[in-house]
Amino acid sequence: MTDLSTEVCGLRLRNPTMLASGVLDETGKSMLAAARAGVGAIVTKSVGMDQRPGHPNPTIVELEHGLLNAMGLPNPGIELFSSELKEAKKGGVPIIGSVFGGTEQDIAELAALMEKAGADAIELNLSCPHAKGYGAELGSSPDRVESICRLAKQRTHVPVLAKLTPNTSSIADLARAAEKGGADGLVAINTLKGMAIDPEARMPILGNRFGGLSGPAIKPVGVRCVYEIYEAVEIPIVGVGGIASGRDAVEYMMAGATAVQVGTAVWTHGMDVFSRICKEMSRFMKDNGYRSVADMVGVAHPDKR
Ligand code: RRO
Repeated sequence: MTDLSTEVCGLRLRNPTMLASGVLDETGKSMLAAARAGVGAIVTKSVGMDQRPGHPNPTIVELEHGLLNAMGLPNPGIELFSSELKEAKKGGVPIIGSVFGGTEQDIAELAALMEKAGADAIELNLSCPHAKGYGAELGSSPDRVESICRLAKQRTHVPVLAKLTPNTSSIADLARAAEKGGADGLVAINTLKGMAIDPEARMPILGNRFGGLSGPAIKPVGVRCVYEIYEAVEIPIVGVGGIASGRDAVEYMMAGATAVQVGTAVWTHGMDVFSRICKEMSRFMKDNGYRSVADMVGVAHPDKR
């Protein structure tokens, strides 16, 4: 198989796939299973200062071309999560700790605690579309994105990546703000805000009414966002949204992503999806004369051809 090893924000990866935040990444055991399945790096479930039960049920609706979720940031809190992270580290792949909070100070403190627990990098969740006072409520303002990234960088020594929301008129503005605040990299995209209604019951299906759409339906939005961000900033981009095959991953890389995250496809296809994506990427690279993953990054942009 072609060598797929690559580097993202100083992290050495055996291949450019990552387990996206929110799917099978809340316990040490499930993260170890992802490492054994061949993933390049793991992003943890988003963790806050204190334990949260999340939104009321139902929290997931399966749709024809994707999933709608309103989990509501359920997590055990940073203190309890630290032992899960320590176990996950035994898998030997980089662990990126995802954090959320309601203020610059809380987010920066959580980033520092994640680093202390052993995270190799931090992902700032500035983009959950349906949690009051968190995520996209802060991450839709370029000024706040900049100040959150700046404070998180001051409190940490590992790479900091900002995960951005697509629910905005200009994701490029958010990307520029994160770069200005000192972020080492960007992750695009989080889920698209949506809802589903049960016609017989005449009411929204999700307990929270609104949720985030993920899966194949959002891939064109994710690819467009990565493409726009690539033209706006210099820092590396990790692409996420609807990736389930090697071709999907290549599409994101050609738009400008250095690595890709997979979430919903792990839910629908299981952990084997990582080795399949790698095999398919490898085949594509061989057939099309690419010698390294880096050679594909951004080639869909006119000045890169
Ligand atoms: O937990 C969630 O409901 C959730 C999060 Br933190 C997120 O970032 N994106 C999403 O679709 N759901």
